[in-house]
Amino acid sequence: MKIGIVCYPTFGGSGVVATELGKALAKNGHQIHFITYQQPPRLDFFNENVFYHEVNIPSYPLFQYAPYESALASEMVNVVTNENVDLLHVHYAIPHASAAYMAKMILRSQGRSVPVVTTLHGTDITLVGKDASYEPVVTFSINESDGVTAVSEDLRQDTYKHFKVHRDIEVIPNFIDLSRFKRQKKEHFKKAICPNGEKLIVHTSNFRRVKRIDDAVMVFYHVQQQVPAKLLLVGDGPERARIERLVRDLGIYDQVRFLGKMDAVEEVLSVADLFLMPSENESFGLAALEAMACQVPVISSNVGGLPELNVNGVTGFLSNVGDVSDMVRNALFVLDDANLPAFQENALARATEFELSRVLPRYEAHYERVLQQVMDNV
Ligand code: GMT
Repeated sequence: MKIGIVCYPTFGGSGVVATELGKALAKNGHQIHFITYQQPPRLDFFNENVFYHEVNIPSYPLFQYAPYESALASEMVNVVTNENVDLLHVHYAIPHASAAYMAKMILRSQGRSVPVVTTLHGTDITLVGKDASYEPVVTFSINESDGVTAVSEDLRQDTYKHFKVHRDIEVIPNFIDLSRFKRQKKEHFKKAICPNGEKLIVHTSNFRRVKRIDDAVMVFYHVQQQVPAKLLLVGDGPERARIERLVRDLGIYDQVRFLGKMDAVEEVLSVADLFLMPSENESFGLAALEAMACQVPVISSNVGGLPELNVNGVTGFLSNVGDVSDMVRNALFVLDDANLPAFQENALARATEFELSRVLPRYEAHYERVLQQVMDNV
């Protein structure tokens, strides 16, 4: 099959999922055409089945805001026409689903039919999408997609709750490549960060408010008063400067390292003892799955799709959003040497249920169904 994939080429979860899905489909013999405004971070290798088409957004003095959606739709039309693409799969509804609808209509006017599959990832529904500025377009483009998937049951329900969507949404969870995300022997790295055998706690995110990084820092602040520990903060974003100030004000700057954006996050996770995800909302929590695959138990909030991933008392613990005291209690329990090995084992066992080879066929089956439906309707 020839598939056009549209995503945000950033370190965000939706871009990572789209890129990894494209790579896996290419390995399975499909021809994949990525259509984005920049090369996605994890697409830095050669594969004969992978192609990259950059969306060119010409600037013009008249534009205060460059019309990205039009440029994207035009590039989709070009790629489908020139490469004979069978299906477009867009990740993140805004503005990818509406741009795909426009491309589909243009192609239809030229006598070509190309189905569109939209994957909802989270903030496109729970945060940005339901804002009145976008809602009508998001509702319309979800309803007009030929296939719609959501990364958790919670996100599926949220979509029905917040939008007048009257079509099926299939839940296809995020996935993990266990050949890459696995616990590696990195003792020298652990020794360098924790020379005195401290416990290593990790948080990775795009440093946005929704991640509640203050809570992660506060959990660490209380934990390190009882157990010698270090905190690694991986990622970057708008909250970074504020969080650095908080860490300084709490007097724990020597125990906290800001690592910035990292490609090889599995190396850090390989030496971690605990992962923190206290988010305000999280439709799936891909970063937590990456941690679990590296045998790292997770202390998270109980929102969104997180309870579908992190099993309370088994792979870590779930707490109400903002309940730092509960998170501290749970973190201390997990970090206890008598408890840690069981949580590590359970985390990996749970991550295995999301192994790439189990989830990939579900996307392939979804594509087949959508293509069949479109053929039946022609
Ligand atoms: O979390 C973010 O702010 C990034 C966002 C994205 O679009 O990349 O992540 C969302 O999609 C991920 C991949 O499906 C999910 O694992 C995240 O839970 C989801 N984020 C939120 O719902 C806040």
